[in-house]
Amino acid sequence: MPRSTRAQFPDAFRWGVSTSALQIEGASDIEGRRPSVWDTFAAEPGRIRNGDTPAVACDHYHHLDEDLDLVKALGVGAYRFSVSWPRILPRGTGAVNEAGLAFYDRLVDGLLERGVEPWLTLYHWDLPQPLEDAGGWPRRETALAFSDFADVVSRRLGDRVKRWITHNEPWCSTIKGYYEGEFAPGKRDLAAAMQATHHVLLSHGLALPVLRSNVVGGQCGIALSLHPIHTATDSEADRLAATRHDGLRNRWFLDPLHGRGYPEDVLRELGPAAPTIAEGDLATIAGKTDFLGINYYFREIIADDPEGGPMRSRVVETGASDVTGFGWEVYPEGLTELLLRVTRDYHPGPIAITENGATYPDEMAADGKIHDERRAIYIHRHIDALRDAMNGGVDLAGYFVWSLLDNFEWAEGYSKRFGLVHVDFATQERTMKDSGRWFADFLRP
Ligand code: IFM
Repeated sequence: MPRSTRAQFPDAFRWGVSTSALQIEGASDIEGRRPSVWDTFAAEPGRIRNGDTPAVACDHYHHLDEDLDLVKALGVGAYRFSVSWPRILPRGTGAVNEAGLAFYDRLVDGLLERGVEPWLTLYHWDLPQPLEDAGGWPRRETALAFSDFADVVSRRLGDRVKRWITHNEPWCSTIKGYYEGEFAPGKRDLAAAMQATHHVLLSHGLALPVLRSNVVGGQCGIALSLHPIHTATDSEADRLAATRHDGLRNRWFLDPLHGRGYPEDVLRELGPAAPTIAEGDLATIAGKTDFLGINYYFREIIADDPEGGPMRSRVVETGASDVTGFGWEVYPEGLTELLLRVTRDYHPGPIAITENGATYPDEMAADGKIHDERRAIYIHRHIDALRDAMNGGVDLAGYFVWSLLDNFEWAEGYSKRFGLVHVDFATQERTMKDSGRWFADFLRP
């Protein structure tokens, strides 16, 4: 059974919950907001399970105070949210939508009034559609547009928001969006995807000095989705495949951010699909950050597969019986392993777990409650893993549960619930789950 307690973590450690704009806000076509790539993608038949769309989601835009009260009720010290680029700059660049900025003013002020520290993510995948129409992330100008977006948002909120995350999970917005086609904009072009990874990382680097100049005392980082990579067998072929797979999954992002450029072995595998890199880009990408965000969900077990995509690798079923509603193996020891590895190989400074959580097929019981004990145990076991990493010398800054609310889970629509708070999407009624109550108890000093 999990054993860790809050008292085992330093006072400065931030406990929080995470959300993202597109997944909760709704209000997709009011007060000046225009479509993002995900609005367009969701409107295409067959893209999202059950034809769901993010148009209403949790209608957080109109339930702001109620949702901030829930954050407060959990007793967390920090709330991580993202800013909707198409709400602020409906065309992606140029004219600023004052109503959009005013919404985030209210959000930030509401958090501060409740004694909760805002952690702001600039980009959680909702690229304004006009920028995609012009070429999207494979086009270099999108990185410049991002830096202008960072400027607009940080000028307005930088007096109150001190934690800034440039991007959430670049692997998903680029590889899943431009190569695997499962995420917006739904393309299947490896070279475009790799160019997109470069421009997303470049945009991170371009935004850093902008944030530094607009935010006095600001702390800036990026949130990566990382995975421990294990080999299916001891064979030489599987071992090499696991190294290649790790190259694209993890090192492709970690290496350039830490001043090493892109991994040579991955560049070799990519061949003509490798991105074009302009002079100075790598130095820009390696700009100094103040913390690294890591989103952790599962490990991957890898076998050699000559037909297995650019890294000639295949993810093998773990055979685990303890899996979440996504079929993801519950593997908390992977979090400890990952944190020790990143610390040993990259010395990134403080690390915050910016996402960790689980979807389960929650049902409301006859007593009107959601008895999701498995989610509470999942979280507690991962906190144990954090404590082990800390005892192993990892510098940890915080832990954020994904997610505050059940929400729009991308290609899975509303079929996957990750919240500590249940949302009835027909009535917008919120109900604290048992896991939320457990987390609040865990955090109570
Ligand atoms: O819901 C997502 C989130 O937007 C990014 N990280 C993973 C979560 C669960 O799939």
